[in-house]
Amino acid sequence: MSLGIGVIGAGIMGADHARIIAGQIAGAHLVAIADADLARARSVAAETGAKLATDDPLAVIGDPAVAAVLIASPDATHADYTLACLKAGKPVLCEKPLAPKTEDCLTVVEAEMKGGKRLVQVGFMRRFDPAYGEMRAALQSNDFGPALMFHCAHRNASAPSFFTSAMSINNSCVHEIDIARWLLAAELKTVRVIKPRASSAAGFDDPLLVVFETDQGQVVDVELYLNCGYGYDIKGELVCETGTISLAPPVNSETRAAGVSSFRFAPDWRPRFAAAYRLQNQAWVNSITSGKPAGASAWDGYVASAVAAAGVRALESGAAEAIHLEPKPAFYV
Ligand code: ISE
Repeated sequence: MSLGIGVIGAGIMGADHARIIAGQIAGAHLVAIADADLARARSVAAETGAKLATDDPLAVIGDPAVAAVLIASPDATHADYTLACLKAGKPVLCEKPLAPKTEDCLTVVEAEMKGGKRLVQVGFMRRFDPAYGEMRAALQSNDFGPALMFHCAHRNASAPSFFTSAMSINNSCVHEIDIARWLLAAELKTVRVIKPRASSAAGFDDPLLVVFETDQGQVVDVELYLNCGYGYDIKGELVCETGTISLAPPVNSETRAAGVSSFRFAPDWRPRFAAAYRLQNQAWVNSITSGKPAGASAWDGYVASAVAAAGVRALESGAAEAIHLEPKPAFYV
């Protein structure tokens, strides 16, 4: 049996997801794609073989041939479309963030619990990245002892013109927030944001250093530098009691000539995390067939948004901010 998938959003991420579903996923096929720009939806449908191209996302959700929906529209629309999928009883993979506003995430959580069935997966694709997977397995092996610190760097070659200091936290750092919780099996309790001198290439506070403390006493520090100029570069190092576990440079080859060794950085996150996106989308399809949830839940989506919101408060206050979370419902344990 092959599941019919509908994609909402035909921008950079939606078009990529449509291609992944159409070409790389077993047990699923692309049926429909929606975008506010109908020409863009039509062009992706022509490329991927989707039967329906529309500018009405609700037509995708309501299409009887669509068994599950992937949402990759602008962030502010995520919660509404996810709620429409829940109303229709259809599984949904929603790109991060589940919603920019914490209260909207909680509305989704409540609607999912009311329906009594886990239907929402949030697109924190790093959980499916083989390198982070190896780090987690190494940590869980206990060969290195308990984790004490997690050093991260998140560098983009350049940020879009509409980027802001707050987005640096709720659009970019939100990935480290989720992956730190997942790797350490811990919750983040406090956050502080340090602003170094700003790069002349940036129109906002860039770089930033975000420092979290976990409920197990670990420190997580994240350098965000979204106009680093040289490429897309994600670093992570777990410092444990008797050793360290780091992400190795994600390359297949390097060159050596004239006394110099070099390798290429990806221009952005899509090539860097290509395997993660494919594995995430396959795990989502498999989870629908098996009925066993995979990846980040709506609850994880809520926590990531709540932590990011505290980060934005810390950016504004300059002080350490406590992170308050609702108690975790048994539904998500
Ligand atoms: C972007 O929205 C993403 O989700 C990328 O994974 C991240 O690296 C980038 O900084 C964000 O702007």
